[in-house]
Amino acid sequence: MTMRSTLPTEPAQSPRKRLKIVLYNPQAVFFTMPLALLAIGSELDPNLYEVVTIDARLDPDAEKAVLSHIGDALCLGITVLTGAPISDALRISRSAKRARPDLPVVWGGWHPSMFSKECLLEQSVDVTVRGQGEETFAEIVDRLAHGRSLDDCAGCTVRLSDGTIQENPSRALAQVDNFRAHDYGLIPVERYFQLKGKRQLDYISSQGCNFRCAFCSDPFVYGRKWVGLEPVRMAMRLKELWDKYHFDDVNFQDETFFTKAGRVEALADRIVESGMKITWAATMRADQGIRLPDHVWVRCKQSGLRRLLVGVESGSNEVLKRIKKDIKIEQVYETAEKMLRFGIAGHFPFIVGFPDESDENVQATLDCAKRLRSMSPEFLTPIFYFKPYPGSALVIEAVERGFRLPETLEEWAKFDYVAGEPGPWVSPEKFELIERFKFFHELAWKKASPGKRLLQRLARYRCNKDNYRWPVEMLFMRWLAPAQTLS
Ligand code: B12
Ligand code: SF4
Repeated sequence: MTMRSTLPTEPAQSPRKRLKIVLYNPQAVFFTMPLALLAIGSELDPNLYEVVTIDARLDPDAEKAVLSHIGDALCLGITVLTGAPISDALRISRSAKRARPDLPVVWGGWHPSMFSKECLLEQSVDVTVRGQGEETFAEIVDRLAHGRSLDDCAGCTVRLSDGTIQENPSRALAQVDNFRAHDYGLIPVERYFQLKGKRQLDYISSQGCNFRCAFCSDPFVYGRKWVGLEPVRMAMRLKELWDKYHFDDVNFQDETFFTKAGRVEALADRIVESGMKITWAATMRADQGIRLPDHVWVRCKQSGLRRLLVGVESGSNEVLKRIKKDIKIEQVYETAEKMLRFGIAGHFPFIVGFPDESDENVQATLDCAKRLRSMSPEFLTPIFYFKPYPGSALVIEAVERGFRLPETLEEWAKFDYVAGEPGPWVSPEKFELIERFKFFHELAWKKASPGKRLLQRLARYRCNKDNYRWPVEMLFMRWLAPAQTLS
């Protein structure tokens, strides 16, 4: 006997009237545009559906905004990252369900992709979507609009009428070129510009990643597959958006923007030809950097490339091998040299505190960060503490060795990156050393106001000598301006 889900089976309204779909982005730090909501919202036929997006970062009373819209909505979709956004997603889902118990609530995004069944233990959530969401959400909405059950809708997990949770078969990753262009009219673009303090457009040109880093959730969620927009069409679309929104900068939010050098070259060519006066920033792996021919570097620079984010993770080749980063530290320096040569700024993030990481390997990371930081004032080397984000190979290993992952959504909501918080694999002494290192290197190389020049000279002296003892300057400055926590 086929089980039916608990969702309504009668058409909510006549298919001829546009049905309202409410999409919600929970509280978060920074004002990156809600690209996930744009992606799934734009894929719905605008003749049939009216998409309303609500972003808790913009709306001081987001709950009220959601409640004011759901009365006649077909469903509520929420994008959920692991960590603090879960508690806001829970708050909104529960509130919506209280107001309209029959309203289907759909969660998608990184956390539900990894914990699709567990999320459905929460009674205010009816459906979770795994991985790429455009096709699955469009099908869910279409089925809801026509009163059809979701029991055999691929790509999602549903709670059936008898309370059991059913994981439907996965959906194959679709080419992103098959989807409608993202409709930025669904979000208040100018508000994001205002809040960011710059006319910077966030844009996603690809999904997934071919690599296998053992600390990252991407291989689990996208199965090491990558799909990217065709460059000519993308450049035309960017030009249309530029004509409309007059942005100065594009921040490509792709996991690995430089996956295909030919695609990037063609895009850069078209940006130059289009006459758009923009700069842009993107992600690059160190191995991709050394493979990229010089003429493509030059073209990227001409088209406005201003900054690259190159994940280094560790200064030790031994650790890089263990975390399956599939790069060598020498490749990082080689890519950094190219960036210097072509006048491109860099963010080189590191992670310390992997399980069993030796003191020598932590020191290798600090040495590497120091070397990169001193290569250019435009090179930043943020250091994060390893947090066993779910879905990664290292986490499976840590769990096997007794690390306890959160079990409930409330616990997952507290599992978050907070500035300065070390994982269980960092001793208090190491933590102290790293925090001091971070503070003095930041002070030594960033642009300092005249009042801080003396402190800066002192910091450079400390960094050159690797002497971070008695950090009175740090204590004083932290007392003046306490460090900000994220999320
Ligand atoms: C922008 C961004 C952020 C923004 C989020 C802004 C916002 N909207 O709220 C900020 C800066 C706040 C952020 C913070 C962090 N992030 Co972040 N971030 C990203 C980034 C670069 C882009 C996200 C994006 O817009 N993607 C484009 C859209 C189209 O893709 P998508 O989100 O995957 O959405 C698709 C599907 O997931 C699905 N889907 C998504 N939502 C929904 C909702 C519904 C209803 C449906 C049906 C489907 C669906 O459909 C979409 C289209 O296919 C991603 C990497 C990436 N490229 O995705 C990392 C990423 C999501 N972040 C990650 C991490 C680790 C972090 C941090 C912990 C980093 C740190 N050290 O501080 C923090 C903390 C997060 C937190 N707990 O608050 C991880 C995953 C985390 C996780 N397990 O949840 C990612 C994948 C990067 C990585 N590979 O490690 N991040
Ligand atoms: S860290 Fe970057 S390169 Fe490695 S698997 Fe994740 S997205 Fe891919």
